[in-house]
Amino acid sequence: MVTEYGPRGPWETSDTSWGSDIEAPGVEKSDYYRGWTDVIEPGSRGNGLGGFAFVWRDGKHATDTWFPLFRSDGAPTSSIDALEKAWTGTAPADLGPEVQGITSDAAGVSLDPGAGIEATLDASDPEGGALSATWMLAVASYAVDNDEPQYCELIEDNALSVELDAPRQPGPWRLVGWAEGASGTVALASMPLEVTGDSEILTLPFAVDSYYSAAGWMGDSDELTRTDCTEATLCAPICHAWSWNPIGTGEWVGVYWQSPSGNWGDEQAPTVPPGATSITFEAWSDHENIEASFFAGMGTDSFSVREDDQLLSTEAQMFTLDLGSAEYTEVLGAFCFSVSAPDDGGAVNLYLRDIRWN
Ligand SMILES: [Ca+2]
Repeated sequence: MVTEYGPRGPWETSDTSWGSDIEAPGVEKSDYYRGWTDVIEPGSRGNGLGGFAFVWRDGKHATDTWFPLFRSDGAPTSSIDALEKAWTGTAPADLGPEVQGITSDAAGVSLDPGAGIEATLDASDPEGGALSATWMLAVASYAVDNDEPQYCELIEDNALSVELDAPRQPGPWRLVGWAEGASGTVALASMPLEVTGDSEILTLPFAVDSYYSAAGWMGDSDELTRTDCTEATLCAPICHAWSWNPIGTGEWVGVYWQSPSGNWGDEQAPTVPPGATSITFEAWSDHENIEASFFAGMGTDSFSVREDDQLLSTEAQMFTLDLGSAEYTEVLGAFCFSVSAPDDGGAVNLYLRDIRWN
C-alpha cells in the first residue's frame, strides 16, 4: 500500500541560483503518476494493494499548483488522464495538453523591475487539437503548507506566446502558463523569475496582499478561524474569509496586515513612496449591520488613519480610507479591520477582498 504518491515535493527538487523551487511541468507530473501506478498495480509484484494519488482536490488558491490534481477553478489536469488509464485500462478519447516547459528570455536571468519579457508555453495536444493558454504572475511560494491566499495576477493574453512586463516589485516571482484544449483538461509549466532591486521600497499602487500578510490577529482571536471565499475563479483579487464565534457579547476581534508576517514593530517595515491617496477594499458579512472599524498605521508608523462605525451588510460593499493628509514613510500596518460581536453573540462570517493602496 502506497499511502500517497505524486510529483516530488519542493524540498526534493532542485532550486534556482536565487533559491526558488523549480516545479515540474505537466508532462513530468503525469510521468510521476504513471510511474507510480506501474509500480503499485495490483499483481505487478503479487502483493500490491494499491495507493492514493496525491492530492485529489482543487488548488486551495490559484498559487496552490504543486500537488493538486485539479486547478483552483476545478479544471482537471492532464495527470488525471494518466491515472484514468492506470485505473480503468483505457485512456480518455480526448487527452489533455502535454506541456514540456516555458521558453523565455527571462529564464535564469536577473530582471529589472517592469522589464519586458517574452515567453512561449511549449505545449501540444496529443490529438493535434488547438490549445489556448492562461498566464499568471504569482509570488514564488507554492502555498503547499499555507492556507493563506497569495497574490497573483492574470495576464490578459490567451496565446501560447506572450509578451508581458516583469513585476515592478523586486523579489522572487514565477510565471505560470496553463494550456487548455477542447476537453477542458489543463496542464501547466512554471518558470521562476528573479526581479532585482531594493525590495524594501514598494511601488504605488499596490495590492496590500502582495506584500503584507493578514497575520496580526487581535482581540478574541482564539475564536477566529480562516474559511474559504466561495469563488472558484482563477487568480481573482485576493479574498479573505473568517469565521468568528465570539466568547460573548461585547467582544471584538481584529486583524492587522503585516510585513514581514508577524512584524509588530521589531523588524524593518517596507517603505511606501509618497503620493498614496486612499486605501480601497470590499467588505461584507453573512449578518446585516455588523459594526466594523477600518484603519492603517500602527506602532512605530508615523501616521494613523481610521474609520469607525462602519456597517457591514450581506452584500459586498466598497469602502475607502482617505490617505490624503497621511505622512508615512515606512509602513508597518498597511491595513487593519476590527469588528464587534453581533448583538446575539452568535457566530459570524467576515469577508475582505481586494485591499489596495492607491
Ligand atoms: Ca486533446
